[in-house]
Amino acid sequence: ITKNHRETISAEEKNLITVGFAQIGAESDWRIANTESMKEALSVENGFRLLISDAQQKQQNQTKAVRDFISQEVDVIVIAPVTEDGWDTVLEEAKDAGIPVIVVDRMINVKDDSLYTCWVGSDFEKEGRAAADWLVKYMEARGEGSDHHQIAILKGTIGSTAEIGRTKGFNEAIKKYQNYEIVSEQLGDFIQTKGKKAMEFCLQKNPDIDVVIAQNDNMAFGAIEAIEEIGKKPGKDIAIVSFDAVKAAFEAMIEGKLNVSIECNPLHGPRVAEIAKKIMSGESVDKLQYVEEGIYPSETAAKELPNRKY
Ligand code: GYE
Repeated sequence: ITKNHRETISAEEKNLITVGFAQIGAESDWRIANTESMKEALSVENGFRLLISDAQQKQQNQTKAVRDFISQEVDVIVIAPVTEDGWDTVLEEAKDAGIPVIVVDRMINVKDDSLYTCWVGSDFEKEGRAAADWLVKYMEARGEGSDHHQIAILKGTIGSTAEIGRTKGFNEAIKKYQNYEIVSEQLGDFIQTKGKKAMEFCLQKNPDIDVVIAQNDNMAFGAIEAIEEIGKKPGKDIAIVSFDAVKAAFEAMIEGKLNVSIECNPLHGPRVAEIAKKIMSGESVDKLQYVEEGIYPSETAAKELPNRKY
C-alpha cells in the first residue's frame, strides 16, 4: 500500500459512522434475518463501521456490550433488547457519554424516555389480535365456528415486547368468544427445540388440544415435530397459528402443516441506517416508528414464497 493510498483509507475511515449493535442472539430465523439486514445496510460502502455483539439471549451480556461500546466511544448505539425492563442505569451511562441510542425490534421500559432517541419495530399487540381474528374466521369457514376449541400457547421470552404484546393482543381478542379456551401456556423462548419440548408437555397434559398459538415460527416448527411424533397431523388435527412469516414457514404451509403466519418484519437495517445518518447530522427523528406487516394463510404460501426476502 502506497503512502497516498493509506491516507485515502484513513480519510475514508474517519468519515464512517461507528455503530455498536447489541443484538440478542441467533435464536430464530427472524433474528438471523435481522442481523443480516443490519450488516447489509450498515456497511462500509454505505458509510458505516458496524460492531455487533451477540448476547446469547442474556440481557446481562447486552448491558456489558453497551458498556464496551461506550468505552470504545462509538457514534451510535443500537439495542435489540431481550426484555423491556432493566435498562435505566446503562442508558444513563450512554447519555452521560453523549452517545445516542436507537432501540430496534422489542421495546424498553425506562423511567425517562430521553434515555433513548427512538425505537423502530412492530406492533406486537396488533399481531396478537390478528392471530385471534384469523383463527375465529378460519374455524367458521371449517364449519367449526361454535365448537369448543382448546388452545395451547407456546410463549416466547417472558418480559420481551414480542411475548407481552402477542399474548395481550391474542388473549383480549379471543376472550370475546366463549367457546375458545386457553388450556395451556408453556414457555419456549422463541427456540425450536424448546418449542418442541413445550408442545410435548402440552400434548401429554391436554391430549384434546386442537389449536396451537406459537409466538414465533421456530417454536411452531418444534410443535409440528412433536405433533407428528404422536401420530397426529399438524395443520389438520391441530391448527397451528404462528408469527414472523419466515421462508421456512411458507414451506411448512405449502406442506399443509402450518395454517397461518402473522408477519413480523425483521428487515430493520435500512431504516436504522437512515435514522443513524439523520442523528449524526443533527436532524430530528420520530420517537416511535412502526413497520407495516401482513397476514399469510396457507393458501397464499405457494404464490408468496418466491417473493419472500427472509
Ligand atoms: O418473533 C422471534 C425472535 O422480537 C420480534 O424475536 C422478535 C421476535 C421474533 O426470536 O422469532
